[in-house]
Amino acid sequence: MKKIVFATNNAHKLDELRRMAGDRFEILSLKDIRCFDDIPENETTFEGNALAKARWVRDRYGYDCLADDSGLEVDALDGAPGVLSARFAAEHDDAANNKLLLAKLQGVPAQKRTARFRTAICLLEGDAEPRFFSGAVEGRILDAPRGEGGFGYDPLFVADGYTRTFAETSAAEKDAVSHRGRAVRALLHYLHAE
Ligand code: ITT
Repeated sequence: MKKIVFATNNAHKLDELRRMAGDRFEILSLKDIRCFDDIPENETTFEGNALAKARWVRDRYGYDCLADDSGLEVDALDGAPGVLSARFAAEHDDAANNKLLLAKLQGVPAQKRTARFRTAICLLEGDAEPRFFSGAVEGRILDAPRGEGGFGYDPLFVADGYTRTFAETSAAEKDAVSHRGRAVRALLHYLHAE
């Protein structure tokens, strides 16, 4: 079976990819290959950071590798937090990040709270050029969190056409419309076609 390392320290991203990939591929985690590095993410685009993470692991550990860089772009904040989504208020503190987002949007009316999640996935296979798969989902930011599922900004985000947040929908519903769902389906389509 084809083995690919997913260069992420985010257990939720790993779960989402594994549940969508099924059993055609073995998705190894960084823990599986005993990589405990603090991988730098200094680029200004999702694609740049996804490439940096995938390259870091491929070059040092030798595996075919993929990485996901993602985030939330809020129109009323000129696209912030964007590539800084994981560390908007505090590094990987979802509650603090959501709280800061709500504070920055205080007083912004519902029709101006438009936003989107974006994902760029980078695949590095053998000596081939990097390949990118991207996905986005448009939606809006609520003025209070709702739901217990998902991760990150999911309790504040309602996708267009929906009334429930990504933290209130089932995993399958989130995958069907989410930025990562779209990017992962494009990735799987490419890998199946190889
Ligand atoms: P790795 O770099 O180790 O993959 P990370 O969580 O640091 O994990 P990113 O740098 O790509 O990943 O930051 C992504 C952040 O964007 C993530 O921590 C969340 O705050 C937010 N985010 C991304 N996808 C999301 C989703 O599906 N639902 C909610 N928030 C999401």
